[in-house]
Amino acid sequence: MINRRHLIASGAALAVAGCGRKERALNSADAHASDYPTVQGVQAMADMIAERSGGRLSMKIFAGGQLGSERDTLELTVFGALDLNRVNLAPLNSIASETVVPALPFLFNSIGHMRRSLDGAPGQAILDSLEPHGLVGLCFYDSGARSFYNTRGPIMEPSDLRGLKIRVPNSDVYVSMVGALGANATPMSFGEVYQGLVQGVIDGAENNWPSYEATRHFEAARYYSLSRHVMAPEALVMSKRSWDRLSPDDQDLFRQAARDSVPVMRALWDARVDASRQRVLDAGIQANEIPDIGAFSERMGDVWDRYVTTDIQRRLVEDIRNMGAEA
Ligand code: GTR
Repeated sequence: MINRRHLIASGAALAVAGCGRKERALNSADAHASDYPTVQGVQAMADMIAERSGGRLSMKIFAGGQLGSERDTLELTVFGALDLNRVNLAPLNSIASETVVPALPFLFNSIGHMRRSLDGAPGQAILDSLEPHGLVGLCFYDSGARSFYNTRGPIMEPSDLRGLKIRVPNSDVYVSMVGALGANATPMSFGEVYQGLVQGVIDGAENNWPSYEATRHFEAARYYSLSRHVMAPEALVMSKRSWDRLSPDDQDLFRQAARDSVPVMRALWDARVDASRQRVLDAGIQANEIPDIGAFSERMGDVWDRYVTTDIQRRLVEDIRNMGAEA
């Protein structure tokens, strides 16, 4: 069993090898199982780090949420007890207000728009905004588009959500967004959702195809309605404390390997989206397009007003919107 003390001990371990060089092993957490594209992306980065440092630096990934919920592991990361963490943007929303921007409902008009924005200046500014909060943002990974799924029936219009208990990640933006659609938002950690659905504590949740499939939520909630309301990415962050213990050269090595792992992750991601969609459709879930998505997006005005409050956020929104028209 891994505990906090174990992490501190191994994270800080500097083993001096026979030749006098310092070896360092860094720990990383992920809520997903080892075959999920986020874990595989970080693994690709770990392989690059090991190779490029000649084995001097290594990374160990604790997958499957074994170190705790994303909110808990982020605390460990800020505190320096965990070196790296792959999380979604939602639990970062309460840490740095810039991270709210890519989580705004209906901000991106396509996956291409989302990738372009996060690969460009807005994405870099959002990663950089984490540093004063004890985290170094290394890269964004894909998370596709989130849609609603539930145990009751297809969602065709906002009124179909009325009164449903919908699980959301621990982020006020998601609570407000789901509330604005008339549902009862229930914040809950990812690892508890399956039981919640099976036991009827919640009626539904919202996520991308791979998460819906990998967690087996589709076995309990058989209606998947393609609202595509949020395209918030995944983020890979390093504890600032761990970062400061690396030499400048090693910091470059980590930044570069994280960057190089993005196309690897994206290729795995695209394949997994197709495979997951096929798997759940083969299992008999009922998926539907939403005829008038405008009926959903037009209810988001208050959510935007409430969470876009600083000039920095407003500029990010504007820059991202301007990138929407590019080919
Ligand atoms: C997934 C994401 C996870 C977790 C989860 C959630 O899309 O990959 O890291 O944040 O959503 O809804 O909690």
